Amino acid sequence: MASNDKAARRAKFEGAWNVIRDELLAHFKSCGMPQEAQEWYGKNLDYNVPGGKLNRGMSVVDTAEILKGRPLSDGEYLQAAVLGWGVELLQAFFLVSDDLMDSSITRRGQPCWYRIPKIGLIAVNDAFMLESAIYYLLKVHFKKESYYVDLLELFHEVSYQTEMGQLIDLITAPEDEVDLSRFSLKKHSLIVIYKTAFYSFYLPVALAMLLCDILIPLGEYFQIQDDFLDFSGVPAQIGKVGTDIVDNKCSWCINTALASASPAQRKILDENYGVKPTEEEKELAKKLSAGKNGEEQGYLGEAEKRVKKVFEEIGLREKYFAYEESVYTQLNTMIDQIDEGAPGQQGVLKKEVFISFLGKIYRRQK
Ligand code: GPP
Ligand code: MG
Ligand code: MG
Ligand code: MG
Repeated sequence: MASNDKAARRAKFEGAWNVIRDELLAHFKSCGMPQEAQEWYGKNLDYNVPGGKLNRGMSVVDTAEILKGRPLSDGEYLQAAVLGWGVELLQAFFLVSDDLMDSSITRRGQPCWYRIPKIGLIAVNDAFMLESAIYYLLKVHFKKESYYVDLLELFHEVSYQTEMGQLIDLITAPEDEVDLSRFSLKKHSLIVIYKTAFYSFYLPVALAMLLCDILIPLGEYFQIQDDFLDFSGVPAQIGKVGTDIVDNKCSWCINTALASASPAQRKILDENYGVKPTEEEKELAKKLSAGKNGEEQGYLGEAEKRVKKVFEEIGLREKYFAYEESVYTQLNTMIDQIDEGAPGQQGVLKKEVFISFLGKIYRRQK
């Protein structure tokens, strides 16, 4: 796909957001909500929904187009875009909540919503509203369709799965009780499949077609990239400060390091993983960042630096690049084996759906 074509598709999808956002706000107003609340809800929507990569949402539209084998009519496009923005609203609901639970600092290159003055814990209700907006939109745009209940069930099931994944992510990484023996790559795989793969990869395509096996390993690959970028990326590149090491996360990085650490390296990891920066280190970071918030600049405490040093010694980068090449080959083999059926046949799987997905994430830097 030519890059200007890609930009035009994105612009069209963003254009649909304006329509959808106005619909939500008009309904909110019609419920008699005061001006002040209308402004609050508008800001919640604008700040948290449209600023991401939009891969998940646009995949719904892309898949619908590939399956139909022709451009969508205006009516079809709006329906596909409502489902796409439904996935983005679900993601916004998860991220606003996840940032509270992870005590995160920035998201998509800006402060997390709950950290904006006057927002704080109201972010919990704002997150609920982002979720409920999905069901309002589904009712308006799909109530008359035969598959309305299937859409509702799909969003509900995938939300439940993601919440299960978030639960095991959180209880495997208690902030005040580091115990690396709780971790394993098997546990990690379960966490990332549930917390990321279902809603990011299965949901968008399932909204347009039948279940298919390849989407789960694809989503697993995507979350392993997220774990690796948390360690290797800088805030200016990834749009957030990595907090996995300090947060004691059961991440691909620590599990891969544990699998090949020497006893001396293991000792360093045991003593430094999940250890927060000291007050002195925070002060120093503030000074070094010349008045700006040191945390947002991504300054590291000594414990985190020691963990990162062991990761480097173990050759985590090389291991990641080797993993990436091997999973890429495996996924391509799986795509090659998909039976597309006879031309014109309805409901069959199209290789192009998966080739386009894999192309979007392979070697991604953010
Ligand atoms: C990403 O994990 C997982 C989610 C955003 C799912 C959250 C689910 C809820 C039910 C709230 P992460 O914490 O590694 O993501 P990031 O690095 O972007 O914070
Ligand atoms: Mg999290
Ligand atoms: Mg998080
Ligand atoms: Mg992460």
